[in-house]
Amino acid sequence: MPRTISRNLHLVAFFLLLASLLTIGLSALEKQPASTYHDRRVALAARLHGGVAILFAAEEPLLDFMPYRQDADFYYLTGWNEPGAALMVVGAEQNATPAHAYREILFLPTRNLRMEKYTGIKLDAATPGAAKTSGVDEVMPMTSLPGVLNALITADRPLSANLWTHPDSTQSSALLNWTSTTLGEAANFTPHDLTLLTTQLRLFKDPEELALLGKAADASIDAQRLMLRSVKPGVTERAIAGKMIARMMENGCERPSYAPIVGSGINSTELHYAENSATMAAGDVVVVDAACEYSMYASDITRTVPVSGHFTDRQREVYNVVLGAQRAAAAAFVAGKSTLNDPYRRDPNSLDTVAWQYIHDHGKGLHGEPLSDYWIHGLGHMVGIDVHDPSGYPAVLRPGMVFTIEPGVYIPEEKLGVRIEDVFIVGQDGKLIDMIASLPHTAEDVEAAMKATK
Ligand SMILES: [Mn+2]
Repeated sequence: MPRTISRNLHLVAFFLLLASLLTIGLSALEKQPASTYHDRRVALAARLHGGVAILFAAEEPLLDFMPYRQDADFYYLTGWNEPGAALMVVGAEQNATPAHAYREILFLPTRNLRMEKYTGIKLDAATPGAAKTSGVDEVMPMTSLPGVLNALITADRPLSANLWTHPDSTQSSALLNWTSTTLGEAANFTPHDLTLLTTQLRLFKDPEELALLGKAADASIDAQRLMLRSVKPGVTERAIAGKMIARMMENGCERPSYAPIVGSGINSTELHYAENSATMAAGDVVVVDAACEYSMYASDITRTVPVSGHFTDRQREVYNVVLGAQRAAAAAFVAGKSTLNDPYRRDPNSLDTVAWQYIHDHGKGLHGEPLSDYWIHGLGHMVGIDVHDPSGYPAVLRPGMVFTIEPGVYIPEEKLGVRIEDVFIVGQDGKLIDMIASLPHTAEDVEAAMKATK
């Protein structure tokens, strides 16, 4: 076989191997169609009024064995799951001189062949088919970013007052400092907060996002069911957390959406207890706040269960008040009118106020004080790519939104904490859908599930 042909075959084989490796890497998460991410960038551009948005992907962790998670806005707009990239979206502007059209550019870092031996093959702007693989109109090397921005502003000076970035991004600050210095107009470069725009988009989940959130919910429910069968006196909190994480991963989730909270006894009264170091004792309750994320979409579930399998009368009384508050909030829900949180609990449309009033009216502490004295957090939060998805509170709840209702009562002197948390979708018909409906809610159903063998 002639040498040149042989070499071409090697090249073909190399690109086939590269393509298959990239496909494996990119398909590890269930992505939405490329057109969906493109539509989101177009929707963002429509809110820029001719401006320019620049955002950066999460950096590779300093230590290569540390877990990597993409920046939530970046993932929402690109589905891109590799570190070190930047995205530029340019809004169309007819009134600029010269007028400029919509543009979207993905800037990719140059491949580091030595690091790839540690962290796997990445794609860069020189990779054949990079634009098609990424689904972004233009792909350029990261080194082009300052020059592209500089050229845009040079052609249309007012753009410097219409730049949108993540306000806490050190990369954005460095880029804008450099650009403003080279253009000699440092004073005009005060970027707008990009999250004000991405939050408006991310609040409303499309059907495919709801499906991913559903997979995260179902995997989490299964892990919670395993917990119900595994809690017993003498078992450690950590062992429960470990079993749940294993089950989440068996169910296809990439990780828990937050460090699992398994707090028994006095630990049940500590809201974000994650040490999980105690051994569970008969007579105590255990608060288990644990859920996972599926293809970057999170769930968030809490159940409170009796370690010995049976609530005491007092535990049951407090449990029923908390469950009643969750149900009261769900029953009061009206799409387009209800809001989620109200720190002052004065807004009659706030579900938080409804739940707080229920707890206030239905239970007492040991000294006759209302149980509402022992509820010290808000009623809930949005759920999406982030377990605490951004919303700009107080958000009016509308179709397509996904949020938690999680009232809680924490009484340290009784070593008694109760929290019950479900994730809800506001359906297109305005009705509330409980994504966690199949997991036991009542004290009696929790007790029965603890006796189940499988
Ligand atoms: Mn939560």
